[in-house]
Amino acid sequence: MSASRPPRTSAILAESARCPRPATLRYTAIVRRLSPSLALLLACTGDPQDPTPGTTAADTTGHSADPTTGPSVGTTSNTTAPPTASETGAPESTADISSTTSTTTDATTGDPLPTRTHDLDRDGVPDTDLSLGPCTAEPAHTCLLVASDLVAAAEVLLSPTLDQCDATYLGKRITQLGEFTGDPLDEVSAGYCRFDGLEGPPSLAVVDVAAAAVIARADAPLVQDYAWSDAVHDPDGRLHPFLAPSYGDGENPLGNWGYLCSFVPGDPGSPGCGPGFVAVPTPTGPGVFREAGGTVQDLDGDGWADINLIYHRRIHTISSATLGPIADVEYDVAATTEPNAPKWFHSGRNYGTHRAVTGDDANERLVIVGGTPVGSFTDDLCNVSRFLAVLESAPSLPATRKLAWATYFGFSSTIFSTYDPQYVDDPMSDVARLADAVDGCIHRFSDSRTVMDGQQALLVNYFAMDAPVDLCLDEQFALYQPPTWTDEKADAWYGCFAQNRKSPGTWGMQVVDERTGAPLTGGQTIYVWGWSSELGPDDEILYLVEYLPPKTLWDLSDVPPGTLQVQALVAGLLQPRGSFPAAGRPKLDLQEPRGPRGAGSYTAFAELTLHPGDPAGVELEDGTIIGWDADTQTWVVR
Ligand SMILES: [Ca+2]
Ligand SMILES: [Ca+2]
Ligand SMILES: [Ca+2]
Repeated sequence: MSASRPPRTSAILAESARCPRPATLRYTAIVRRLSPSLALLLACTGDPQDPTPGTTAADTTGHSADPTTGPSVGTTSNTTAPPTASETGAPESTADISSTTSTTTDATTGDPLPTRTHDLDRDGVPDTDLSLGPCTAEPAHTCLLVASDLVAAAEVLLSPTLDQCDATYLGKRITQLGEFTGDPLDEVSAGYCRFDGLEGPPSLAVVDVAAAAVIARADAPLVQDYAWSDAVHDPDGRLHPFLAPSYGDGENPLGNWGYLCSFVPGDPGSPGCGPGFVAVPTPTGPGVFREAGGTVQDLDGDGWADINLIYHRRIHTISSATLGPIADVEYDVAATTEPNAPKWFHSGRNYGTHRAVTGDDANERLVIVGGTPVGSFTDDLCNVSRFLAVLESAPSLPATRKLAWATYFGFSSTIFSTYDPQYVDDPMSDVARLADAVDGCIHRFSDSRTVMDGQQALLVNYFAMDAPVDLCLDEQFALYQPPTWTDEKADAWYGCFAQNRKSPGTWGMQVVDERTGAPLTGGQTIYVWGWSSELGPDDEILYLVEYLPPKTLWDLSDVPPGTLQVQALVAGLLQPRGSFPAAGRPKLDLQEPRGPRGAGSYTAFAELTLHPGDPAGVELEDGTIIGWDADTQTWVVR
């Protein structure tokens, strides 16, 4: 077992070549052309490595176009896209078609009816279904649709427009908040877009369902397409929703947003937001580039969850209590591993998962994993920038936040020094840092966190590439020569670079100390699909491990799915706990970022698909459910 990747030594030259930016709005064209499965994020307009955001995501009839699912949507069935908030109106509203009566069984079949999805009076009995949709009398208007055992209202008008977004509205569309109006029933938030026939900017309303009234509303400016919404808890446990700038703010050619709107009950509201929502400035200006989402985390220990906004290079944190900044930390995740590489060659991309957590030592941490979900074998860009990083601050002391550690794994494409036309016939002469292609690609399960020998740790899969198929230097360099970034040039570049999915090498896994980043253990020729403490006869964390040949292609297209081995990590070693009775890889449950589990890109947290049982069973891609059988002390098909 080898523990860590050796530091890279290749390609170190010259000045930073970050974010060459020949033309504004260019990425929009790229975005609209790319297939949803490639859609992810474009960091700097013009970087060929930057996956790009989709533009058709957040309408109420949306489907796989939502780039939230982009990096994970593959041709394999284990990467089935999760339902997005935009697909369902709200994830909890999928059962709302069933019934508006109070009977508990279906009149025809006698089957139990699906239960309601919301418990607005908090008595433990779900009582209300909520969803977004066209109003009954005015189908061109958007309503919160209500089916409730407690309230008479059938719908609440949200907007005299269709709910159709121009881009991605990241966040849960309907959230039960808590009680704000002095009656027995909770209020809810509803996120939607206001499509006027040309633009569809995002909005966020707070609705008193009992009174069938909108009591607060934040409207993003007309030119804003991307938004992130979540909610923070106050010391009483109630949730306060906010509407924040998202992807691209800071370099928005149509004008930057530059503030978020935070729900403050009873406040008249800020002019730039709306009644009940207070504007809080967010970073803008030269060098600022907003990524997709963020996390919530009580960084200053006052009982209010605070808002971590993710940018290139930095995390900006706003106190939900004071509505002012309490931390702003810039960090370079490659500086330690590649001290001689061009500074900021990776542009400070924070794409990947962000997990806010309080450590065993009470320090507040933000665990960032620059990688793609396990099973993402069609996304050869692999998050563009691959790294592990942890920010840390002392309890209740946000000003002490700093980069605790970072380990850099790789960057997809080549960084050139000058992009000068004189090198068009010999781009290699202008290379500042050569592409890693799929070398150092990280595949992550869930938030990558686990516990080994009582120690909080991170576990990731990574690929050690023997050689690329083609680094496509000519095609990449051509993108920057006038006319820059034509469709033809982009097609040539992406088409060429995708060949690297067939690069040979070795998959392996690595475990590091969450607190220090120190390597704890690792293994070659294995791929860890996931882990859980719910699968075995006791609460031991069990890992589902696929053993691979010594050499494979990056995308494993040359390896039929194997039989998963069940193993534990004890004293740094994988210990056998049996094997599954059937070959096959797990069916992954791709969950959207939310709360303390956030993301810089439009990606998902890959979880196992568990089925109730004692202990729980786990579903494979083909639908087979495998579980532990106490009688035979083996893993069986259920
Ligand atoms: Ca109830
Ligand atoms: Ca109420
Ligand atoms: Ca706080």
